[in-house]
Amino acid sequence: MQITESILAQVEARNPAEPEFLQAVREVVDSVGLVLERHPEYRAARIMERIVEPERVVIFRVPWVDDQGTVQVNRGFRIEMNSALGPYKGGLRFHPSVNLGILKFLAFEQVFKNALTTLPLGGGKGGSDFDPKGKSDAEVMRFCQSFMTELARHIGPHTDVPAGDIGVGGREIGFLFGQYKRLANEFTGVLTGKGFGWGGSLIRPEATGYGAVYFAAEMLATRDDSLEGKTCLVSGSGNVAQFTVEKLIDLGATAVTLSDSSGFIHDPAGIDAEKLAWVMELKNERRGRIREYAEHFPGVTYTAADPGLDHNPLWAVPAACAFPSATQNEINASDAKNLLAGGCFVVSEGANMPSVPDAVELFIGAGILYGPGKAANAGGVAVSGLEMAQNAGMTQWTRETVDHRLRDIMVEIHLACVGASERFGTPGNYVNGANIAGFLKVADAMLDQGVV
Ligand code: NDP
Ligand code: 2IT
Repeated sequence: MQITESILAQVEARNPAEPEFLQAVREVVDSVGLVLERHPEYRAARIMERIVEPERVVIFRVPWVDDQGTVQVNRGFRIEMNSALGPYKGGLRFHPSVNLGILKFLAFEQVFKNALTTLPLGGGKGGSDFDPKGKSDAEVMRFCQSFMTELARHIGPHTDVPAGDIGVGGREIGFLFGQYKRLANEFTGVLTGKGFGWGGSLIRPEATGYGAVYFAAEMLATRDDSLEGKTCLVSGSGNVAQFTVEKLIDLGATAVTLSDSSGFIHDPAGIDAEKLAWVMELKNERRGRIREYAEHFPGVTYTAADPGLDHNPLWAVPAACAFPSATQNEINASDAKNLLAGGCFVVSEGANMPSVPDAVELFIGAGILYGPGKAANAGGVAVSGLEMAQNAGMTQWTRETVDHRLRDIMVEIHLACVGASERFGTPGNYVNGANIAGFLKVADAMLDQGVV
């Protein structure tokens, strides 16, 4: 297809050092090629050419002083990608690997994901190469205060509303919010993921993990099947992984793995509610490593990560379902083959872009139920949108109300993916479904709003 090839060539030429961004764009452009063929109006308005270009990118210095009195310098970013549907919305990631290309891929994915939520949310992402691991609470606070001192001038409850992502949880959101409030002299919903006592929403911490499980349940329902009794692989052991396991337990499935960047545990007896509570204390309070799980509970094996291996043995554990919930490109083609050989027929992505393109191709080729991140993990940002609605209405809803709305939104997203994939001739392909349904909503808003 000439049009998609020329768009891709342009994006590659302009962003040569951003492999993750190019990977994310390639996938969307591939899907949307089907739409551009049928809709010359999007081509004439050069919607795709505009969607791949951030509306604004802010890069700034973040100086702070560590506990030894040494001056440290990190780099801060905010990508304001697209505001056709609402204020820029998306998380902040604090991780040493953070760079411009990674945040642009995340901001780009966020635009389509947020469009799928049914809520009025634009797309953005930000963060820093700051590594919270091993830092004291006081160091994290000073870093967050310095980061927000610059970011504050670019955000606002109707402009850009950040939230958490890798390395940014309740503690960091608290420090960031405190500094914003001090600078702006305003108590407003400028961040989501706030504590419940000061404007947060119930179920926001749970939302991404619960949503990924609800999405898997919806995919299974299309085959008259359910999660009950299914063995499930979960990677990561942070926010998304923890609440994925919690909801799997709720629905009668058995999660048998968790991981961090040092290795993974396999617990064939299953991670039950008591073990999960122990993991939450380990990771969220003591900030320990998942290896300790195998030292604490009998019958569990720990496998250290081996960078020399061409695959991650976590994905070779036989199971029906996989919930990658750590980071991008954590499932390569060998992992995908191992998953399929182990009987896996459901992949619901809690992480953003965890499967490399060859792995995605293998899943789709095998005809399994493959839910891409921008659909399957949209529950987190959806409940962030509900937090914004509660803040605007000066109110707080019950757990049951928020959880119901989350469920309904995940059902809607699933239906939108199924509908779009069928209308454009690729039934069962949730990648095309998510990309096309998200694109159409943003593209129509952009057409209405003129050349901006
Ligand atoms: P957390 O920081 O709470 O947890 C991240 C987990 O993933 C940790 O166990 C971490 O291990 C592991 N991990 C991170 N980077 C790597 C890496 N390079 N290699 C191996 N393991 C890694 O983050 P979240 O749970 O919030 O985020 C997990 C994923 O979910 C990310 O892809 C994020 O973008 C996505 N997501 C998050 C949402 C949210 O609401 N929080 C919403 C939608 C998507 P270690 O401690 O060793 O670093
Ligand atoms: O990737 C994501 O969707 C998030 N990290 C959550 C974003 C948000 O604004 O809640």
